[in-house]
Amino acid sequence: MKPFQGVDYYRCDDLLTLEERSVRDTVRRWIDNQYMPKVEEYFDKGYFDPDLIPQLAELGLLGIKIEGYDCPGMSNVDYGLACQELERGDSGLRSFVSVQNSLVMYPIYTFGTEEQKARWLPAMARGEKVGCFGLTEYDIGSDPGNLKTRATKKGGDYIIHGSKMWITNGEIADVALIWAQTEETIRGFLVEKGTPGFEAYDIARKYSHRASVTSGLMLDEVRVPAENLLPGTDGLKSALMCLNEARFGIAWGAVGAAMACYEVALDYAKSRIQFEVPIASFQLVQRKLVKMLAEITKGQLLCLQLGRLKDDGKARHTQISLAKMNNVSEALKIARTARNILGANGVALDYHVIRHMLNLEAVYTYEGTHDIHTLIVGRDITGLDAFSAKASS
Ligand code: TGC
Ligand code: FAD
Repeated sequence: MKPFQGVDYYRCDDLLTLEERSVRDTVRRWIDNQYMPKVEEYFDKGYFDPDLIPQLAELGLLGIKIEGYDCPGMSNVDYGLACQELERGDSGLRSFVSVQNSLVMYPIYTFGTEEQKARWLPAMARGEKVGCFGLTEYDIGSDPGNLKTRATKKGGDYIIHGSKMWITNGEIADVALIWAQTEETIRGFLVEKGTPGFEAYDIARKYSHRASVTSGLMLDEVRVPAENLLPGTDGLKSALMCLNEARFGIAWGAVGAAMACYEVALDYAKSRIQFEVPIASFQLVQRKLVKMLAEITKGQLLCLQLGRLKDDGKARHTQISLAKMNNVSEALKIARTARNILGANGVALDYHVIRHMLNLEAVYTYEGTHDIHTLIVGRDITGLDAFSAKASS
């Protein structure tokens, strides 16, 4: 496959610092040289290659924004650009990095004790330890405020009982951040692999995110010492703060997947001959390509301004919701359009767009579905809650 040239119709590169471009280009080269040659096999076999983890660590992509604890301490824009390039490779790879960074290292850093930080963060930055984030349950997805997993205080320990579903990295994780209802409120607990009563199992027959590990977790009266509670967690809000971090990276990642699909579709349209001319010469095909480019450009500008706001400490979580909602939805449309432009070849794994399309179906749903983010922004601009029939009656 030829090296990725980037899609930059509005010279967004001019808005990046030299350091930001260097972060982006380093990840871009690694994706081209190390990841792209293997991604079809990973997706085909439904395999996440653990050998990737030390390479991601070497690139400085684990704990990327954390200051200290052997982490690189880079900016939100750096993180976003890395997510863009990772997802240009595959959404499952970006997911691994999102979960390790935003959903496990960020909460340990933000809500943990000094001992918890010193124990986990350097090892996670080196890729020696992997984490997962357990919020969703079989019966509870969009409404995690009603989660059923319980943590009951017993002397100096907590007994955690329940189950989690659709957990990225679950089976390969050394530590699971489990969100559970205590007598007071929802709190986060670190549950280590091998703790009696704690099991992870593969969610098989999955046709999206095939190059990523997705698991169910069983917690059968799991006893953890009170030191495993993240003491700063206090209610659903703490879990939602982690989601803000991950949703931010997803908004950028979606642009990466869209750029990959656009590049394939443009090249294909210029070389595919039908009715004795390249299909790119048909107005209907050009309209599709131009619409793809316009949405990619809008997504790039949206992400960059959101990143700048976040680096200035001014980003609101509703702005992150709008970016996740818009960019994933547009990327999915772009992937479907690319699939269409490629005709029958569009369903072949060799051309990559079907892989991105299938991945984006999951991204549209996880980290808050498209509709949930619509309602979050709707509530923000109207002041009216449309989440439940009870709220609107
Ligand atoms: P609600 O009353 O709205 O909020 C409870 C408290 O939290 C505050 N809050 C937030 N704080 C920080 N960031 C946010 N994004 C926040 N959203 C709300 C809110 O102000 C309130 O604070 P306080 O002080 O008044 O207590 O809660 P609700 O129960 O009505 O639900 C809100 C809702 C629906 C928006 C929320 O629950 C939601 O976002 N649902 C979607 C669930 C979700 O996104 N799950 C993701 C699971 S993890 C995952 O998918 C990983 S995928 C793998 C990968 O990333 O690659
Ligand atoms: P539901 O909440 O049951 O929603 C079903 C439908 O109803 C959706 O269309 C939704 O938009 C709609 N709906 C729900 N409520 C409303 C409403 N109030 N108004 C209008 N429409 C509504 N979770 C984790 O905790 N950790 C992970 O690491 C993780 N990784 C994942 C990886 C993959 C590949 C996938 C697919 C999921 C992952 N998830 C993870 C779970 C994910 O976050 C949930 O699937 C998501 O939050 C939606 O929950 P649900 O699937 O139960 O859908």
